[in-house]
Amino acid sequence: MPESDAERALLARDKPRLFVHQDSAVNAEPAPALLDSALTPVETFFVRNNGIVPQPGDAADWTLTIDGAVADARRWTLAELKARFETVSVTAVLECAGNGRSQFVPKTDGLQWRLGAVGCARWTGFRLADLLDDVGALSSAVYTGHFSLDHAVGAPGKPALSRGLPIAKALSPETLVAFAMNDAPLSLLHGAPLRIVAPGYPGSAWQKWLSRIAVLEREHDGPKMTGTDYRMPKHPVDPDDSFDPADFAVITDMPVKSLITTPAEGFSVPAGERLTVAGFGWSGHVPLAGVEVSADGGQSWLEASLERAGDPFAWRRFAIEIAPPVGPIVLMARARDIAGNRQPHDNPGWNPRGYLNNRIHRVSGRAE
Ligand SMILES: Nc1nc2c(c(=O)[nH]1)N[C@H]1C(S)=C(S)[C@@H](COP(=O)(O)O)O[C@H]1N2
Ligand SMILES: [Mo]
Repeated sequence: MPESDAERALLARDKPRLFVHQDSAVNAEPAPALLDSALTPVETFFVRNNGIVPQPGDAADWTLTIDGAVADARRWTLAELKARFETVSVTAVLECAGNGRSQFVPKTDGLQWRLGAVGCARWTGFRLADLLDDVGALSSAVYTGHFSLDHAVGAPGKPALSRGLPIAKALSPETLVAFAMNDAPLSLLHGAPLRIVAPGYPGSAWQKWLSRIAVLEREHDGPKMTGTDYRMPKHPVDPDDSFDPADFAVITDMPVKSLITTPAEGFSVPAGERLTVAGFGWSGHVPLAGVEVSADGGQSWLEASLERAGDPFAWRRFAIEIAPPVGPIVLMARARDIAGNRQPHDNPGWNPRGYLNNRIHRVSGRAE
């Protein structure tokens, strides 16, 4: 019996409308039209697992340990964390670095994510900075290492993924050890009872089922931290090149991006009727500046209205009403950030693992 059967049953129950990728671990994503709300409900939020989810234990028995380069190593239960530390909430986008990977040519290794490995939720928990202050993280600390209880497929006891954060990001106020998503306790598939929330970083840094944090005096080197995992080449590479991992750097920021969530792919509108094109724009640490929409295959662009900024790492709704000409229509959305970065028309630089594809989103339909 496949090890992942129990979590597949959870997925079918909690997220029946997601497309499930063929993989030995459980990975599933919504179609863009299912992401048409400011906060993505758990029901339509993508799931990305590198391994096998831990057994659902009693959250009351869970403990989090912080050790390593600290004055006093500590271990808390969830109840002790709640009693000791201030609870805060952050609304932030969580996007997998491999979102959009299926568009790269030639194809790369890795799950062939379409465009739905992204969502925006309200995360509630403790500032990681407060926990690190409590243990007295040493000034020599440069990185955190995060450990969990999931395991690699077919290898009980072998961690599936252990990532970490540069100490500056670990100490940044938006970085949380979270216990709730959209005001409900984290579900097992999303990392119950505790996960890291690292807004602006790729989803891989949002460690689920968090049980231990090691404060480190060097970059963390756990599973999926080294080689080319969640790393981008420092210089453009060609698919025919041979790759030296020394020329790769950890992804520490997500690029500006947008998604049209209405209308849906394959839409049709009666001739002469106006059409609202809307969706969300977001970026990593560089704030979003605007979103343009094209209804003529990218020849002309109109500035969409953009919801005012709320939480800096939340996505923002854009919308525009257009009067489409009769016939086939290709809608496009193009976001830009305040540093002048703009989504590319075609694929951005090819990279061997297919990360960070933020090309503009296209939705086809017709007016008739
Ligand atoms: N312990 C653990 N944490 C993990 C992972 C994992 O496989 N194991 N996957 C990471 C990746 S690659 C992503 S994109 C996000 C996905 O979070 P979600 O499943 O809650 O959407 O979780 C991250 N945290
Ligand atoms: Mo990911």
